[in-house]
Amino acid sequence: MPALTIEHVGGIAIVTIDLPGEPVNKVTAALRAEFAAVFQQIAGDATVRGVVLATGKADTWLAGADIDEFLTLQSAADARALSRSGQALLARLESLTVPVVAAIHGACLGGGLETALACHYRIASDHPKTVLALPEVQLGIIPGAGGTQRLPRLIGLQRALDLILTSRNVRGKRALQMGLVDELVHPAILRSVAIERANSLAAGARERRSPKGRGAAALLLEDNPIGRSVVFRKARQGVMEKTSGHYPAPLAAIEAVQTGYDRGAEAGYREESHRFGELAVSDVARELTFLFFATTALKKDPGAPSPAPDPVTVETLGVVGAGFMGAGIASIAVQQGTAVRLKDTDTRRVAHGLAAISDVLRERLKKKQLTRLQFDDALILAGGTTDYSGFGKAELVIEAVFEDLSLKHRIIREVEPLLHEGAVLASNTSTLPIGRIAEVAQRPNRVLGMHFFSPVHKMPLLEVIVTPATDADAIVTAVAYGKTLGKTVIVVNDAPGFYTTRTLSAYMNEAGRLLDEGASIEAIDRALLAFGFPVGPITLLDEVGIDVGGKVGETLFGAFGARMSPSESLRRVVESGRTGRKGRLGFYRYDAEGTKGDVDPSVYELVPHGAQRREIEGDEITQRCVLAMVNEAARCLEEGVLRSPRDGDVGAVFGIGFPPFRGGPFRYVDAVGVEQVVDELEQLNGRFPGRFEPADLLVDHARGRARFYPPRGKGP
Ligand code: T1G
Repeated sequence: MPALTIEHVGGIAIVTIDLPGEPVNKVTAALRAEFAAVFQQIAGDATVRGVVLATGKADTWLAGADIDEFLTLQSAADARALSRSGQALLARLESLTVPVVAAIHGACLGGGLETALACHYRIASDHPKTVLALPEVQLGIIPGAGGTQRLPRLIGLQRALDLILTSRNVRGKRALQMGLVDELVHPAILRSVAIERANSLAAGARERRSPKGRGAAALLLEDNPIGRSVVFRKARQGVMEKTSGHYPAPLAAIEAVQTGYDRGAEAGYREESHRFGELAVSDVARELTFLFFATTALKKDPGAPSPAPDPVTVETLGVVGAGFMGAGIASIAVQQGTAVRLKDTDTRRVAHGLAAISDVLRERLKKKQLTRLQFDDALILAGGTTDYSGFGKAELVIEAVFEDLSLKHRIIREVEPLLHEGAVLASNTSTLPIGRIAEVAQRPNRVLGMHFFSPVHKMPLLEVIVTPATDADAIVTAVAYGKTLGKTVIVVNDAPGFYTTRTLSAYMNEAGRLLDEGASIEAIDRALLAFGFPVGPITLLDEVGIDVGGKVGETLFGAFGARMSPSESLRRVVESGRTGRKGRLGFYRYDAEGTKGDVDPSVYELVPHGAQRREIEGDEITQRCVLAMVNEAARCLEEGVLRSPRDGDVGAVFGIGFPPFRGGPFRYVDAVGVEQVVDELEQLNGRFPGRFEPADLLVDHARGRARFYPPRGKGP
């Protein structure tokens, strides 16, 4: 069955894209061939005075190139040819003598947006599902079908660079303001308006698309080579600050855009294809594509074995603890239309929590990520209480109180009798075993962990922790609700520190030991930044709270013994009472606003060797911290805490900052080679007995020359 159908309405050819048997429209090789045939047919049909390009899908117009195809590319030359053929196809579309109107409803992404850019007029529906973006750099590639050339000419250089370098989603209203689309209409009239426009364009009663006026400042900077060189230099600087050079795609995109300006469009198209070719077969692109498919697969994973029961929809959420995490969870819940009851011990604390919710919403309003109406609707849904009133209606209750088992037991005893039988009771603990928390519950089968990461409204991961007693319907309800909150959700089995906190602690502990041995704080953080972590381990300790790190360290030391014993440095700094950024006193200096400064030299008085630091090679620092994390991740998989390497990789990348361009701990082992990883662990274990004992799973893999993933597979 063809993906394209043509219907003729009074001389206007309505071309509808609808890939049979596919949930989304994507540009496959077959669709490219169909497009070429249709363009030829239209060019040869004198009865056709205009064209409307529309979708037959509910939520996608065209989601770009078929990413599966990338996995089949064998060489940069193959990829370059794919890009060139895409450019040629859209050049044919653009050169059609009859006007082509893009009637955009749903996702219009990557090659999909490039297709719309080659049309002569664009109308978008004002539906929330209508999103326009160029997400290529998130896949480690660049737009390869003319986007780097057509977009700047349509909306201006700076706006185009912003869309290409950030992959930012643009919705209807903003797209109209920036000239990305010509009109915005209600979905119900999109087709009829598009036909009318095609007719008036054909009749010459309306101009084909011309770039929208840009402000004087933009013209000043963009319409002369000197101004543009400033724009390009700034863009490169911005990319290097953000990526430290680990992601070549954004820099390549700037190259392609600049070539088009400096040497003309044809040279720009060539540069685009050349760069696309190199990137599409790169390791970075392969790992980022893996993460796309892994997170997409997790969208469909209900979290319980099939046949999984249906989740209960959470209309009312109870949150116990109005502190940073509790208020954070409430702030994202109200934005999804959930009525929230936020409980704390006194009105001052409750008021503080409600104010924190309002701050998050206000920030989003300011950034136009929320409309005024959405802001008001969300704020109304947040209610505070000091007596659990309204909790009886909640389908889900999440406790986010201080990490103390007896306090959590008290909360369970207080709230559980108020809940209806089917309610799910979740803990936001980051370390305490759920089984221990549930031991005082009347219905331990309704208890699980929902481990959010700070700041809740920014961190994409939710780790759901289940015990052998947890009911499947409780699990699927928590997982489905996590997705409603926009989170990528992994489900792990209960154990101290679960997956994320445990692997992160092994990594942080090793950083602490390097401090014990005399390494400087700067050297440790610099080494892991160079490896690709967003912040260094010592900075991260200041961020999450040195006191929290201390508590976690104790719990895991209790559970796993010497291998997880906290470093002397951490122990002493915790005892000193320093808490990090929140207390404006940590390993680094902080000003009154909490802005991080240089290392606080007085902290060295607390750690072994004092201010006498010694040189430890960056490679050794990296090796020890990363292998400590990777080895612990492998232990979590062999012990069954993790359900799959996929969950481990997604959990590490989206939860604890493992560099996305490396794919995750298990992808990293496959890339380096498990034999080498085991060798290095054994050598380190020789130096530090008991700390780097390779996980049995890694030893078995090395012995069997096994990998965690097929060599060039789609991944999970
Ligand atoms: N290629 C291949 N498969 C795709 C796909 C794509 N572009 N988009 C979606 N799918 C699959 C997905 O794997 C899943 O498969 C199913 O469709 C439903 O997706 C030349 C080179 C469109 C917003 O990066 O962002 O164009 O699991 O569960 O939540 O310059 O998918 O059912 O087997 O995510 O409604 C750029 C990626 C490509 C868009 C829909 N395009 N897709 O979200 O459904 S590069 C993208 C999305 C490019 C050009 C370059 C989302 C979506 P399965 P889903 P959803």
